[in-house]
Amino acid sequence: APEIVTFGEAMGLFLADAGTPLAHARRFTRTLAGAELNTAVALARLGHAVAFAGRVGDDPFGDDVRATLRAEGVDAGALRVDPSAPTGLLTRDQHGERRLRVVYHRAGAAGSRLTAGDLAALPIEQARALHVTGITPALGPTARAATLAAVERARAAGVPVSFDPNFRARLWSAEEAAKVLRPLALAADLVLAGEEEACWLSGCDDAAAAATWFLRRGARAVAVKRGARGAWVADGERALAIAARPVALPVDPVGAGDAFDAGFLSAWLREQPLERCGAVAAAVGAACVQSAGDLAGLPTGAELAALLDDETEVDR
Ligand code: KDG
Repeated sequence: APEIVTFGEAMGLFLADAGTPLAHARRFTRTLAGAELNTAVALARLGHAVAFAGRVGDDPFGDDVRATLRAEGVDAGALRVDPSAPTGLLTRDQHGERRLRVVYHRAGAAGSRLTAGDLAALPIEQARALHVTGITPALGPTARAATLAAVERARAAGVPVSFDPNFRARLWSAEEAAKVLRPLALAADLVLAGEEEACWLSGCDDAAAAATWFLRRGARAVAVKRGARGAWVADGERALAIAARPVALPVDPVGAGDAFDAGFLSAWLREQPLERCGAVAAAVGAACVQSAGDLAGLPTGAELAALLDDETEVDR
């Protein structure tokens, strides 16, 4: 059985040539995106058995989702084809430093039509963790119900839930989102949130206070992500700042949060100490931003070991 299960909207991504703002881009690379797909692929590269569920259209983009999951070794047995809606798409540009433009073409797409019934084929109860993000419940009423049902199934079976709020203002209002994301965060064993999200959902002023807030309400570990400023991680026993790994030439920051989640969850499931979970997460996130697109830079286990320069894990 897969060790980690997740689900969400996988999309085709048209990525503008490096450094060209979307408004002026004429050439695009076609690849894939979707926060949970990114985390699933990252976990598979780190050597975990992962399953991904969702809906794609009966089109070349949906075919690419399935083929890519297979090539990455992610179990796509619960990926459904919806014959009456297309696979969602997104277009964006990529720059290391300036503000990115993202345009979604996903309203009504197959991924947003996910239902709780679609997830019947996802072996949640047999997994060691369920990873969920706040994007899926923003996609529509059935996707929201599916997300809540999946979390309920995990909790009923005693399977740890890992949660990233991944608030997307383009998909829903902050007011509506808070009503869904706060209860999801409170149901989670692992809360992996951006600093702004963590403070917003907890009502706290800083990362440390926010982490404590989640821990007091049932989380077993919390990571508050601060991008190039590292992260704050805490569990019932310890709390510490994790330094970001310096990246001299950030190419494309998108996907770093999903990569961080994969790194943290991977080390956490391998029962590594908190500090190590944070360091692995930071290294996987930093590797992601050094390549174009969400997926290309995700390291394998061997590449991660080399990154961490951990002699004990590298056979030289
Ligand atoms: O975290 C990366 C995602 O933002 C990207 O892959 C697209 O899923 C996506 C979204 O909804 O923004």
